[in-house]
Amino acid sequence: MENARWKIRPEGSNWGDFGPDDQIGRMNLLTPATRLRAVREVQHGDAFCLSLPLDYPGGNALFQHRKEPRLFHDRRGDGYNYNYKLSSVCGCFTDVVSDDAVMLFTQYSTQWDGLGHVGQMFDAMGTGAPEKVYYNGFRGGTDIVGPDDAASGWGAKSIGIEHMATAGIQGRGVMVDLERIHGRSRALVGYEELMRVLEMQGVTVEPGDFLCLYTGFADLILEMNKQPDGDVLARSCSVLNGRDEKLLQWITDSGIVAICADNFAVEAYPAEAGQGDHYPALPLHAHCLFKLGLHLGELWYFAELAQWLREHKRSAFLLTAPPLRLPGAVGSPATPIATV
Ligand code: UVW
Repeated sequence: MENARWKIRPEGSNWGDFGPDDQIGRMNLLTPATRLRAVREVQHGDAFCLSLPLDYPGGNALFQHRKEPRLFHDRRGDGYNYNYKLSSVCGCFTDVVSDDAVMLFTQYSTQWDGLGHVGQMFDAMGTGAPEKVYYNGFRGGTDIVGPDDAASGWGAKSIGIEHMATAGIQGRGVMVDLERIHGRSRALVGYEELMRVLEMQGVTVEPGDFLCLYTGFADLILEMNKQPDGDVLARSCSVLNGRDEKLLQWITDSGIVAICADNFAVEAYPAEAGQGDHYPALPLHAHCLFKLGLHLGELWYFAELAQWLREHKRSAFLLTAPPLRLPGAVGSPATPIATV
């Protein structure tokens, strides 16, 4: 199997399996049947917001390259388009109107990682020269265009988050309550531990499910009240072990469409050193985003939902979690809703 963008696909990848030009990856496994199965999890009608306020964590101690959202307001006439009296347009109008503008790092807070978020240096054409390559062979420089690239117009020309937004991001969420097992201690969770917890908590994962991991990390962020302590955060709460090949293989085999966690990066970041001279710094990101087209949700907020699920001895719920339909973005804030 090959196509115009690649002759060699990465070992363990699914490139081409959803079509030569596919841009949504494992979200293809969401179907009317998986959504109907998810809707059947709704028995009480209670709903939970799974987003932090988007101005959390506060500052940038958690990740120095992302800044807090900045709201601003544009000018209108002599003043601002904020508390603006429409009587200035026509003396007969009584309305007062306000509009927002925002400078938003799309992955500052509760977010989706899009498929253009992490690629790899990879020799997709077999020329011996690795290139910047993303899911399904899309290329850095032509498909994902940045300020350093020759192509005009920045952004993700392919695999942008808008493709995910139109894919109907709704299905069955299944919660793995790692906080209940590990509290806020740092735990590196690999295949064996994940399987142990699934069994202990009676969680069944089926193809088309969104795997949700409650670790307590977002609760800790909220408690830090926008003054996050980077050192404490770096040694708190559970993270997946992206170097565990058995875990990565389970992700492949399980048929899940996404992993959504309340921690910073789903996996340990930085991860332990890999093998050989060259390896991904973010191995689970490489496996999920680059090889499988499997989206990652990060810094989600699960506290009340997890508590409700504990009290009702349940793990599954209806999850509705579209990203912004923002053309060309490689990630997006999210305001997911769980309905139980
Ligand atoms: C990094 O890019 C480090 O992380 P994330 O995918 O968690 O946003």
